[in-house]
Amino acid sequence: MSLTPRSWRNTKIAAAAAALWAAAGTAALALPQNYEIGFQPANSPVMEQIESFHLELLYIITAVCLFVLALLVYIVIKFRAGANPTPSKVHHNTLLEVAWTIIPVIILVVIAVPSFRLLYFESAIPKPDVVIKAIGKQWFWTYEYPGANAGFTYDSLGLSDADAAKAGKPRLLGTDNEVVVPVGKVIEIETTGADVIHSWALPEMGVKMDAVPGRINHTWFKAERTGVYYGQCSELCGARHAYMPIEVHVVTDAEYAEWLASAKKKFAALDTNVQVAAK
Ligand SMILES: [Cu+2]
Repeated sequence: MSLTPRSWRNTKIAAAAAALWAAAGTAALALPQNYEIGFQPANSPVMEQIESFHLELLYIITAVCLFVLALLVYIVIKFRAGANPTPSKVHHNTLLEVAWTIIPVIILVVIAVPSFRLLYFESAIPKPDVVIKAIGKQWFWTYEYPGANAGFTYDSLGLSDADAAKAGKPRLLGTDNEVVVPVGKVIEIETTGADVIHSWALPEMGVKMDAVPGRINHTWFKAERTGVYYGQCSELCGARHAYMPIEVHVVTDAEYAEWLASAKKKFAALDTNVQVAAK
């Protein structure tokens, strides 16, 4: 059992998942599929490590369960009433008691080391290429692209079933104004809430960050493949919690520059900053 989160298994799993995904013909549209049992394919360094850690835990818990099951079967058969007319009165075994204390502690330490390594990897944000502020509101997201070469803000609302079908977007996941980010760049997401606590989540990037009123939380991802990625608000925030989806388009640098130029014009009239400040 390797303790390195970025072990060879990472690349192997990611490659297998990507191959399966491509075979399913859904490479460009990344969203949950029927009858899936695993994660959606990883598309960021953080999600790759989450998958790898998840698999390590799966090995450990499988071994623990099989061991306990084997012990139970052994005891049920060996110490059954039929074979033991006079019950044994044995109690206390120092060696056994020390062992069943120490071994679980060792297992927990083996789990804790990669767990903390992953936590630190998630929280140490590399120098970002793009910073986007996601503001959760009842019940939609407002995005701000701050900085000299952006400086605009816009609302992103979930689509009605009819509008989603018309736009060719998945039901309850498509939005009217998507988030656009360049591929292979470090994207820092700052989250906050304008009214209650929301959560900005994007499963394929391994991102799920609470958006809390009165504070800014930071998270990041670096998409390795272009495509359309969907997420949802993941903190129960009221009646229309299920209707504030997240749609992220990962595009090439050239497409991003093009979008940035058009978005600056398109969203110039909107100034939700004022609205946020007033609340
Ligand atoms: Cu919400």
